[in-house]
Parts: sequence; structure tokens; C-alpha cells
Amino acid sequence: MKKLLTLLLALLMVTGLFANGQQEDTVESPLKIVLLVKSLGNGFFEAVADGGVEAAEELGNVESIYMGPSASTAEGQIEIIETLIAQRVDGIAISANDKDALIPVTKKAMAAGIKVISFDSGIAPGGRIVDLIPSVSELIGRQQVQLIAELTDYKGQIGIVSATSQATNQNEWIQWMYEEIKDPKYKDMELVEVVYGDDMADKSYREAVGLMQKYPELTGIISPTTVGVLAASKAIEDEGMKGKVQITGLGLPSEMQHYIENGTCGQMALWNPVDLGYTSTMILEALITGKVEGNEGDVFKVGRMGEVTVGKDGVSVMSTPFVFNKENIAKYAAMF
Ligand code: RAM
Repeated sequence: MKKLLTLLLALLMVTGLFANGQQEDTVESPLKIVLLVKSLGNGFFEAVADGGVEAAEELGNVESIYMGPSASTAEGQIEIIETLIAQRVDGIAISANDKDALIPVTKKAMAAGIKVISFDSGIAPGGRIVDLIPSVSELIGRQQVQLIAELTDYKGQIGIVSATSQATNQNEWIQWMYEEIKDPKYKDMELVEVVYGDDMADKSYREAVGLMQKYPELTGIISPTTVGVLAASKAIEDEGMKGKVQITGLGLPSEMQHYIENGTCGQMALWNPVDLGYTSTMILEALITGKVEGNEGDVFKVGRMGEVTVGKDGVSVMSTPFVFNKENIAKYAAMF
């Protein structure tokens, strides 16, 4: 009997210790959640990183890690994901440089128990659990054409300065721009060419100059990338085309305030990138801890952002873009 009691006591101690040990473990090693962006040095993604840190602080059990290749290539991202698999991180949110090329490596990551989602620029279904997009792609694309039409009085040749030719998000938006312009109200407007600045300031600048030289009748440029719209605005001014060539796009208010206030860019749109990083981190935490599986119809509770519902093919939509102009730019520039 005495022996039995001792055994029971020992057992209790062991389980007690184990439970304690587990508790300490959670406190000591927070969940490692990586925000893997298209490339480093982009103010948009730096704001995304701020959102990741905010969510991590709020959740308490998360370490937010910000990573990206030096240039916007799928190869650079694949290399990083391989390292993250070896390091056994808990979750990765990826803004993809290619919707298909990343699939084999993200599948490998998921097979190793890492939760993978895409955000901003998606990975095709099969290569991630959820794809968090800032707004409906159709709405974003159509709105870009509407914004430039208002600036050019619905006339003339329009060029597009995009990011990389493989970018999932820009390619989807551009497809909708071509749909929108079919509307008879744009009969005097033409989308003449898409050029690619690769989300590099210097290349975007050169491509914008190239468009203005190639098309002397150019009345407007749409640049649906924060890097591109900033570089193209500078190119318009440097080429003495301010007032002759209008520009709109998706711009970061803090970077574009100068060009909005001096009238080079009459209006542009975007969403809050801080919210995008915050929400991606919240979603990953819920997936890692098993609170939500990420199936169609599932609802993620995402702190101050409320709820995000998983749609068809895992696509989850945040909200609608803001439009910035002279009246409101200063307010938003202070935020992101
Ligand atoms: C650039 C990137 C990003 C895109 C924004 C609008 O910073 O290409 O993916 O969402 O622009």
C-alpha cells in the first residue's frame, strides 16, 4: 500500500512537473510567425511589418518576424522558405512574387507542419490555406480606370506601370482594368501598354519615361504599385509633363503626400497596409493554435479588425480601398 502511494505521489510529481514544464515552454518560446514580403526596402511592406508587431504584442504568445528577398523574385522567396522550414517556424504569411512557382516549397512547408497563408499577392489554391486580399480585385482594377478617367476627362492614351510581370495582385487588377475600359463611356480612352518596373524605384522611373517618349499622345499613367506610382510621379515632373500626363495608382500616402499636394497626382487609392500585416498575423495565430481550420465559411476573429470570413478557394477579403486627394492626404500620411 505504502509502495502504491509512493508510486502515485511520484506519478503526480512527474505529471505536475511536466505540466509546469509545458507552461514554461509556451512562455519561453512564442509562436514564430513570419511575414515574407515581395522584397525589402518597400515602404508598403514596412507598414505591413508594423501591423505584424502590433498583433504579436496584442496576442502575447507570438514573435513577429519580417523577411523578404532583396529583389521581387520567386527564387529569392523560395530560398527563404527553405530556410524557414529548416528552422521550424510556426507560420508564414507570404506576399507572393509568383502564384504558381512557390507551390512546391509551400507544400513542403505545410507538410512539415508549418501553417502557410498568402496575403496581398496570392499563391494559387493548393499552395496555402487562406489567401487574404485587401479588397475585391475587380473593384480595385475597375476603380483605377475610373480614377484616371476623371483626371484625363475620359480622353487619350493611358499606359500602365506595373510591378513585376509575375505579380499575382497587379496582374489580376490589370485584367479588370481591361474589362472596365470596354464600357462605352471610355470610348475615347485606350490602354496602350503595360510596362514593368519590378517594384524597383529606378526601373519604374525609366519605364515611365519610356512610356512618355513612346506615346507622345499619352494623357495618363496608372501605376497600381506604391513603388511605381511614386517613381512615375517623379518622372512626370522631371520630364516637364506635369499637367499634360496625369497619374493615378495605388500609393502610400506618406510617400505620395508631396505629389498629391502639388497636383502631379490628382487622386489615388490604397488600403491600410498596417491592417494587412496585423490581420495576417492574427489569422496565422488562429490556424497554428487550431482555433480555426481555414475552411470555406470559417470565421477568424481578428482583434480590432473584427472578423474575416473564408470564402471560396480560401480567398478572404478585407474591405474597400480609400481614395486620397488634396483634402485628406495629410491625415492619412500621418498613419501609413
Ligand atoms: C507595392 C507592392 C504590393 C502592392 C502595393 C499596392 O508595394 O507591389 O504588393 O499591394 O504596391
